Amino acid sequence: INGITITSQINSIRPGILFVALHHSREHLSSEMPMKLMEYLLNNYNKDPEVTRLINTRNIYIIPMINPDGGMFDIKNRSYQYWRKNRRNNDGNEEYGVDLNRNYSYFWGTGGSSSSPSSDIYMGTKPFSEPETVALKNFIETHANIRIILTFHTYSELILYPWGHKNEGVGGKDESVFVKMGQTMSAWNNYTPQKSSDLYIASGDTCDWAYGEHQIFCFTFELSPKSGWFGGGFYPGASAIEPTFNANLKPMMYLLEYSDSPYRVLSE
Ligand code: 0X9
Ligand code: ZN
Repeated sequence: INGITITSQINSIRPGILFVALHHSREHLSSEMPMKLMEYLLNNYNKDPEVTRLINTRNIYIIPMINPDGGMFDIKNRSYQYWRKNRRNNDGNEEYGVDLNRNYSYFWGTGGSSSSPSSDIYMGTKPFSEPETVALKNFIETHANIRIILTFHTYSELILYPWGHKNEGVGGKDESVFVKMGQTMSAWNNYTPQKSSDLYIASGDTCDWAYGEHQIFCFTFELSPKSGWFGGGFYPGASAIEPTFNANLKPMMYLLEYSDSPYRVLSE
């Protein structure tokens, strides 16, 4: 699993933000967002003042493919496999894969996930049973400067925030931050901001764990298209990359800006 840090001074600890994509194999468009963000940031360093300032004051972590085995399997023989999970063999049977977005530990296995290895939402034998989720856990826990995470999925055009395992918001000041940030970003990408559980209850996802365990403000973007019928669903084609990136550049820059202190959004 490859990742990159963008910052002007690699050894100084600065406020951090993590962009991660491709928990789900068939959601290829998700990987393009961190990849193109990387390109944009590097091309504009010492050109655009905002980009330059952020690279000079933040540690920007980018992991475009957290599920590389699944991603490559999904384009095997140059035909789409509609694959969702990772590709580890589920011991003792012919079933492959765990849903990595059901494998995190926070209220793992408490709804919206399955204990059946053949299921597309198989949660695994235990929390963090998979090397991919362990890798992300270790990365996040050894980078305590990370204050915001954006995890990209497709599709439906949504901005999601905790909780996902129960029909409640996180409450207090933190909920106000999630709501304010969600509303602000939706003005740019036109996506619908909501609690993850408003979509459906699912336990063991990235953001419930990141926020529940580490108080990191974690958002899930469900990218374009809005619908599976006419929009292309998981496979909208390469022409979707550019407009989807353009729609999400301002939201990404906004999260970068506030990653030094997310509570600042409440006083602005
Ligand atoms: O089900 C998922 O993992 C995500 N949707 S997707 O179509 N990309 O598979 C949504 C996760 C949102 N989290 C919760 N509802 N808990
Ligand atoms: Zn997904």
